[in-house]
Amino acid sequence: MNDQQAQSPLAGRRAVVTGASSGIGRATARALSAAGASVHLVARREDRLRELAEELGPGTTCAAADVRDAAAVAEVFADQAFDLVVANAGLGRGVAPLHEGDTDDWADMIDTNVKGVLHTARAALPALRAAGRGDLVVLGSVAGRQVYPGGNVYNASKHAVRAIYEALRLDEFGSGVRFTTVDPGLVETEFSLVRLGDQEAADRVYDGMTPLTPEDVADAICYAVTRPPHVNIGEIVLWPTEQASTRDVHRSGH
Ligand code: NDP
Ligand code: 8X3
Repeated sequence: MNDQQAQSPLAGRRAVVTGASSGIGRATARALSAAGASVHLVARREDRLRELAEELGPGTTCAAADVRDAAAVAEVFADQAFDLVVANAGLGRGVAPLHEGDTDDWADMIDTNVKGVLHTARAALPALRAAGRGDLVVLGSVAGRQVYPGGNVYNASKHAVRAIYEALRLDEFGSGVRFTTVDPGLVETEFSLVRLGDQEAADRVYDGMTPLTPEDVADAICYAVTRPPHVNIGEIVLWPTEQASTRDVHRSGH
């Protein structure tokens, strides 16, 4: 491998990242671009996408789309063949016992986290299958492996993402396409602000501990998609060192 290949392991790859306007998606778009991929950015906040596209430069494109809308997602994939797909868009809404849950919040989480991933996979697969190679990475969570009080519907949505990942492996077995689920613990992004609706409450989630950064997760995604074609990194679980489970966080106060 020459220097150029070592620096640009994703040269020639065309990637799409959903939820690229913030957090893990934005960091992943930056990392994939730095590794040589040309990246298409998708989210609802188009102004942020345009800013990021400008930062990343030639080869980066963007489109506003809501992953809850199957037709809008299909349009993203209509005239482009992506060979690296990161289905990252997702959110939590509220933390409450089930009987107190807001059914609009439930719909938002299920429609975004579950149906959004389904819409993305369905739209992406024809081109991936036709190419006989490529990557589909989904953002699960440790919340898709363990539940916690008040997490009920978010937990269910991320358990569903894990089931979708496992189903894709079986359905697409033999196609040459690789599937990866990346499942982080606490990552400091806008996630908690979106979920709790207030910055002070969001800050308390990470109080006294060192969470993962979006760049840590992007690095894991890059690792998976830069392995040789015969290697499929299936599942990556990343915890902050100070988090032992979804319920156990060591707040040492530094
Ligand atoms: P952020 O809130 O920082 O980013 C979420 C992204 O998803 C934004 O770009 C947002 O863009 C996009 N998004 C949300 N809803 C939609 C929609 N309907 N259509 C299109 N895009 C949408 O959170 P994170 O970066 O933390 O979250 C990214 C993923 O990582 C999610 O799936 C989350 O569940 C998962 N995750 C997060 C963890 C954490 O601790 N932060 C831990 C484990 C997993 P816009 O609003 O512009 O549409
Ligand atoms: C987000 C991480 O533990 O807050 O998926 O659910 S957690």
